[in-house]
Amino acid sequence: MKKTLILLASVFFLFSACCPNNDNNKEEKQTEKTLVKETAEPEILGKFKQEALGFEYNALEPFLDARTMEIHYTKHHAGYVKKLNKAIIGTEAEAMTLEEILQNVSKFSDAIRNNAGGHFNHSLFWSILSNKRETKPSGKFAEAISNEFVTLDSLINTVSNSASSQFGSGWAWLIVNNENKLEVCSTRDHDNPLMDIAKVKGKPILVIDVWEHAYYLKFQNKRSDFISENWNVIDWNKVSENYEKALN
Ligand code: MN3
Repeated sequence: MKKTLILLASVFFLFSACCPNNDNNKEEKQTEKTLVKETAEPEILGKFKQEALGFEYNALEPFLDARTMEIHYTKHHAGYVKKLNKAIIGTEAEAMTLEEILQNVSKFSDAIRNNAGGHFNHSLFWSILSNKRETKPSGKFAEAISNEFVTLDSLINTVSNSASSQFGSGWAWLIVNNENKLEVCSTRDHDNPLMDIAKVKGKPILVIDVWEHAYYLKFQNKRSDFISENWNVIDWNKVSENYEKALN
């Protein structure tokens, strides 16, 4: 009997030694979690989000390459959205739409100006690209082109010249101005024609990104080659829609 008791006690001792108390274990894990939470950089969820691309990264090949599309969308544009969400914290911009921020951009910091512009400009840029081939301007937009530019080629040349001649990083635009006329202009950095500080103001309906990150991997220094290839993937249905929405 004594032997059995000693044996049972030994088994119990061994069992406790090899399996630590469950409660203690839980507590340790909890502390670990709290520590991770406290030391990690706070995540900025933010109000502004990137819209999903309407196509795969390789959908615009051979004109625009998949690698550039992926880096451009997931690193450059995503970075502007993240920095914008951080920059608006504690400012009036927190309660504004993206368009309202742009229209009042002179009141805000350079960080808000650059990143709000970066977010808006890229969102428009992606939205007018497509792998649908042979789309054409239609409806009122087609009429406006023949009234104001005579031919689509002439409009394309005007925008291309504006894009090629923009010094350094920037954007070339087709806008509807306050007189409901089509107008071509360019802006530096991430400025755009919706901003209160813009020299030429209006509602953007088409844009070309001429920052080197938009083309350097495939085209290197040949910005004009990128600009002419980009016309192959413009979705003219979308630009026609943008035109009708932009009319006063
Ligand atoms: Mn870009």
